[in-house]
Amino acid sequence: MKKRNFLGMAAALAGATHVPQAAGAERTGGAGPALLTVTGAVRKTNRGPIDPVLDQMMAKQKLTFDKARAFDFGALTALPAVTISPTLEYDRKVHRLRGPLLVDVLAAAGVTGDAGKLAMRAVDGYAPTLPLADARKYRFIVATHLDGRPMPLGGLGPLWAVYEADRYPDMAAKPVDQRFAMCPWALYHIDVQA
Ligand SMILES: Nc1nc2c(c(=O)[nH]1)N[C@H]1C(S)=C(S)[C@@H](COP(=O)(O)O)O[C@H]1N2
Ligand SMILES: [Mo]
Repeated sequence: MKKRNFLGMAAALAGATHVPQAAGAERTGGAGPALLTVTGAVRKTNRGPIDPVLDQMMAKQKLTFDKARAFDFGALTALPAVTISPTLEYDRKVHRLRGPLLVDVLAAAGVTGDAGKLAMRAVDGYAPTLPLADARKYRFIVATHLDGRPMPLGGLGPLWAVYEADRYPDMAAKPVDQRFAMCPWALYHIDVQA
């Protein structure tokens, strides 16, 4: 076999190990597993109703929806990212957190404006509610990276709704262990309630 042919074949085989992304396909939850499912008052959807057979964890947590916008990691990291530097309560040190603004994630699901509230839910069942107006006011992000690294499930990730408490006098006035009650780590679902 000529070397050129061998290299061509090797490249073809290497390519075959990847699932090709359909040309022009939107990064909406197609390539990787959905990490965040947004339901409720969403207008741009990419999946149908909760499936009582396959959506086991969501069913167990009593979620119901007839349509949703699901985001995989790539869909979230494709949105414009911002970096914030809050003092975290776990070690009282400043850390860098990066990810898209929560309002931009919602906009990608067709949710605009400031009315209503966000019922957020983490994999451990922690479920704080945040007014949509506060998500904007405090510049919440859906963090995908902590100090430059993706965050493991089992740690604070893979997604953490968080903000830079230090920057807002009303929040900075609280003891550091009382600033993050509205910040679910291991966030996986947001229901947008009108
Ligand atoms: N997923 C998840 N996120 C959470 C919590 C939690 O129990 N689970 N606790 C919240 C509260 S009440 C606070 S004060 C901070 C720190 O709590 P933790 O020590 O449980 O992380 O995280 C918030 N985010
Ligand atoms: Mo708390």
